[in-house]
Amino acid sequence: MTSDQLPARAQQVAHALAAAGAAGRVRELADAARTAAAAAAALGCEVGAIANSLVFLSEDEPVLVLTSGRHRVDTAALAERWGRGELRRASPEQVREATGQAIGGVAPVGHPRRLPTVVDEALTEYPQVWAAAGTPHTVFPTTAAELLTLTGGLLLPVAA
Ligand code: 5CA
Repeated sequence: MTSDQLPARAQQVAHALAAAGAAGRVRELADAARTAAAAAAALGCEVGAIANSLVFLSEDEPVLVLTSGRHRVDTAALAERWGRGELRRASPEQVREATGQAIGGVAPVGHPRRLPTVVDEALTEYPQVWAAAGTPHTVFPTTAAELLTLTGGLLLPVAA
């Protein structure tokens, strides 16, 4: 599908990917995949190869943690590794404000402003990873290395 057939939020992501020279194209799923498990089932990949785009607040600033779907973020350990204050989960409203996207479809890119970003080291174990593209029905293929380039992020372990 061409990007002008995508929902507006996914088009923004497709444009951000194209502008950055990313190789993967946004793909529309038949059914909504609001969680890593649902996305992995729809794509036929390992749940660990799904990059969840999780928004936290750190010292009142929104930050993004691109996390392998196989584990949870250890917020205390990550804050220490990242050299930041406490990380608190953003509310749905705060996620929308920071990204322009709704929970269940938050993408690594396509936001009104670039967010300080960490890419989960675990994602380097997968030759291809998938991330949401702005809506629960859209995803795109990428890699940990490409996510680092796209976001200007930092590669760190995020789990315990
Ligand atoms: N489309 C899928 C996979 S590509 C997706 O977006 N997964 S996700 O993990 O990035 O988005 C769902 C995440 O939103 C959940 O893992 C959870 O961390 C977060 N979330 C769900 N409900 C809330 C809530 N009420 N407040 C804050 N975050 C939430």
